[in-house]
Amino acid sequence: MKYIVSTVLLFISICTFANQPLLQNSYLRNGQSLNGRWHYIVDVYETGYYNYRMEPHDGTENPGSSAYFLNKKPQNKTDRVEYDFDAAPTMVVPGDWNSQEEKLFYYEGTVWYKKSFNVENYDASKRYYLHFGAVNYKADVYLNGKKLGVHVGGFTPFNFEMTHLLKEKDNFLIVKVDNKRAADEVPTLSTDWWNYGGITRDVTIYELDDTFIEDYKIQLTKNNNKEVSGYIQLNGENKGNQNVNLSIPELKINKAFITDDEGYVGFEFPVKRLSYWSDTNPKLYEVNISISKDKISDKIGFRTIETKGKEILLNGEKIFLKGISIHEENVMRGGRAWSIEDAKVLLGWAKELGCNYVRLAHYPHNENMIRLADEMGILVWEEIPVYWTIQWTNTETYNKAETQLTELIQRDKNRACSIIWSMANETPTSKERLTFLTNLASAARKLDDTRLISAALEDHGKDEDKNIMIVEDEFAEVVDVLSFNQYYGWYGGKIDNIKNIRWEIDIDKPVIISEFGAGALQGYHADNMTRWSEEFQELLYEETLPTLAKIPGISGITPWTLVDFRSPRRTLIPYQNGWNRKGLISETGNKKKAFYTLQKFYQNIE
Ligand code: GCB
Repeated sequence: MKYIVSTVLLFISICTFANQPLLQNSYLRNGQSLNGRWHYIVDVYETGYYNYRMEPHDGTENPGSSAYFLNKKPQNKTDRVEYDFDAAPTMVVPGDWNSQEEKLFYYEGTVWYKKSFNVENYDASKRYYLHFGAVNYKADVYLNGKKLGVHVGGFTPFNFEMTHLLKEKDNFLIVKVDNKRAADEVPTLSTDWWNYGGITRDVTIYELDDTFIEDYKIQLTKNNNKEVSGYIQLNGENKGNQNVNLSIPELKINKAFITDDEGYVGFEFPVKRLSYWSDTNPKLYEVNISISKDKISDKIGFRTIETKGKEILLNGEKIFLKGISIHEENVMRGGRAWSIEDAKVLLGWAKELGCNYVRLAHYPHNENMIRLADEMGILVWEEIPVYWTIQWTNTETYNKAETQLTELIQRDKNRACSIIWSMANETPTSKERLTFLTNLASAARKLDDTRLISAALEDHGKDEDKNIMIVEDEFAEVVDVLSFNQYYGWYGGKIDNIKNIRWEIDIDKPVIISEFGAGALQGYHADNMTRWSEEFQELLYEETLPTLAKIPGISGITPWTLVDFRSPRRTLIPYQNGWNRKGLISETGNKKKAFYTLQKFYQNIE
């Protein structure tokens, strides 16, 4: 009997906790922020989650008193409760725990968070959603002692409806965050970046009516710069047969639609006199959608992006992508970047370099980056953390990768700046990996046929002549843009031989060099053949940039990388000291010599 009950409970929980559709453009909806100080308990042995037989408390009918999500308090002096959130310390959300508490700098495991709150202007007739910008890596979310859901994946948004569990006053929200790395996860065990744990992006409550605008896509039709197409999806009991209005006032567009039984309406309509979004004209239009009980406004840019032979065309015109790779870190404050201020610092530096393009490596960055790039006219490569050695034959692992890709596309599909979905970075070629990545690419194309698909592949020297570099990878046939990382002069090959190398590329596609670079400790000066000196890095840029410029079809570069970033792999003292030093800017915000080499190169490009 006990077995049947727990199986049924497990089944119910799997059904209930399936990911709920993501609220489109929550970014511009008014919500109640839950950012601020949250109490936390570090739970190395997961005592608050498993009982002493290692059964999850939330999988049993009567969770024991050590189930942390119950937020128990002793009822009298004889009562035993062995945890107390209110007596526990606090930390700031959003924020990673590693840079807020010295003891947690290297910590990987479970931390429980608790926030008490009242709902502002609570209305029992409304529906309420709880939205997380991201939690790294796994989040078990409980409201008022009941489970709301689980989310896996450290860099994408998710939300749960919480209407059924919410009260006007004295709610307690408890989140178990677990950032343990595991071989079958995405990313997997080994990466070259810091595994910052915690509730790393905003937490917000949204009040919605019984029927509301759940999702929409409004973009130029693929390869047609005179037509807008897309869909609107409503959610709620009365989603069918609803009047929906779509307007773009500046273009004098006013459309009225009626949803089908599923609350869906698809459309396409002509547009005239569009001012196309581009790096030099980041024009965003106000787009309004309304139904009787909901309205939402977005800012959307319209542009086409396509490839023709070896060229990338933005609005039909050839473009060279002057880029830089970026990790999501605010090194000067310390820790994961998340805010609009952080985005201004990072994209401000990219602009100063002369960039019109950034590679947001190696996972989806926060939405502030994308929204700001949209406003600043910076084109964006977005990526999921399918990095190095993923478990290619594990279906669960594939599903996790596809979920992250879906959540990313779902969030950013209306952003003009976003032009490339990258499936992976430096993954070792094999039949199984080809199937995995090809499936991901078709999933991306199904969700969004208006952007380009790529992945950061690798090159290597030809057997007969090591000065000739080639890319041997069947996935190159699948992508729209051939991109690869190349480290000649740093990981292999001599820096003074860079000028003699050339690439043999026999595929008729545009080429992006997704990485190249060298480590340098800012302030360390020596002759230019000395590793870790600013001069060595400068020379590598001086030699590499003109050599890359000769690649047939070269359409962009994103050197590695904008700023030094934390990585546990980088232990060399005194040069690395826990930092990957390939940044053009140090962790103190100081520019290295190579920053100016790249800046000059971009200034001279026409
Ligand atoms: C790479 C990786 C990047 C590393 C970089 C390096 O190819 O894609 O994540 O940080 O090399 O510095 O070795």
